[in-house]
Amino acid sequence: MQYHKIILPLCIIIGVTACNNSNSNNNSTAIHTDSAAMPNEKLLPPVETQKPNSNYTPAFEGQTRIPAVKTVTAYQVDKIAGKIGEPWAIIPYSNDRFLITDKSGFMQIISADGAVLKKITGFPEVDNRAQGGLLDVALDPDFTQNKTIYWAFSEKQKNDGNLTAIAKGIINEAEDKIEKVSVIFRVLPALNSTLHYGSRLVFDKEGYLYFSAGERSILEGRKQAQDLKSGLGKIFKITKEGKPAPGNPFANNSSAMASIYTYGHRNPQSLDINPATGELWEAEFGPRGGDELNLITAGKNYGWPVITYGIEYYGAIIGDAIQQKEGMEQPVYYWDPVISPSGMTFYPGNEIPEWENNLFIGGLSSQQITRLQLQNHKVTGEERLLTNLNERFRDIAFFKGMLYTITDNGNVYRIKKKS
Ligand SMILES: [Ca+2]
Repeated sequence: MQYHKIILPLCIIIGVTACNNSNSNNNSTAIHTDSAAMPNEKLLPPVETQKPNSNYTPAFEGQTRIPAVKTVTAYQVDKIAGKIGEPWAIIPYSNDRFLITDKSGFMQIISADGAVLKKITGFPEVDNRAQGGLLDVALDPDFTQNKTIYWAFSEKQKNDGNLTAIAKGIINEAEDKIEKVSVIFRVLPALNSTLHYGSRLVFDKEGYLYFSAGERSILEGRKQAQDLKSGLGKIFKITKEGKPAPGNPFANNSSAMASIYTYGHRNPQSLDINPATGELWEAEFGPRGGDELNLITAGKNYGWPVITYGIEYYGAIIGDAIQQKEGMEQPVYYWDPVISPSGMTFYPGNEIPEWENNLFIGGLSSQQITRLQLQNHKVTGEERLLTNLNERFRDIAFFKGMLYTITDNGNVYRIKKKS
């Protein structure tokens, strides 16, 4: 995709205030684009200007370092809560409240204005070391009737090791205790590692639960990402009782786990369904220079650790240093250097018109929200948001035209059209 240098009015973000490019320069050079850019948005040189970690070649044009886009609608970023603990996930909970998990093993309910209203306790013990803890949460599709929630956590095993577990339970009437808890799925085998639990959860319209499991980082787990008898490095599709969803791709394969939906993942910590299409999207932590965005399709192999655009963090090549292979899916997009993608959400609103159906991904090491424009399963524009806050963005949620994001410092920010 071509782009030319154009002159844009300066967009200044001071502290946590607004960005407004409404005085666009009509003398700008016209640019070629076949993207989904809104009329007032300009395609610019890619946001990424750092040297890549390798000289690997993308499989297709636009698979990495796509031209940048810049939001033109004025928006504001407000810090609505601080020091709420170690938040890991945020989801809309009721008409005007949010449910937030805390890595150390509890959940909180906050108001849309950020007031902490409730603390929910009674969860099974979590292995809170390093990347472990009480991780993602999802409401039952019939939550208003059954008050049931599902969550992922890292669970210590009696004999040895730990694993990613999925549990369900009922929130009591006072909204301060979880009751009738049962673990509905354990990702086997357990390993001795405190890393790469994956563990985002999302329900589809039919009421089946997708969740992601990492490969636990150590070499013993890494090689199992390609093994259909192992739960490591997989995305699962299960029923509310933890059984394989009907019609799963490996249901008739006696040497595979019937709960597996896709395989060959590294640490998939980002999962969302595009409400406009029903498609499942995923982002995962790759090795150095190999973070990926993937469109998830039943039964496909996403390649790890056989193919990757990254190298080992200590500098060595991975495997045979190949990036493309027959029978293995290419990422829709990859980042080199990495962004460290944690939670993500689509923006199914039009309050900020150019954001409609865009994807927003919380970044940890990159300390930014990555905004992606998508069209026909390709990324057509990239923007970095909230880069001035120096925060690790752990999760992000869409709510009534606004975005809510939590950070590792225990802060909650709301992003909305400037009022
Ligand atoms: Ca991959």
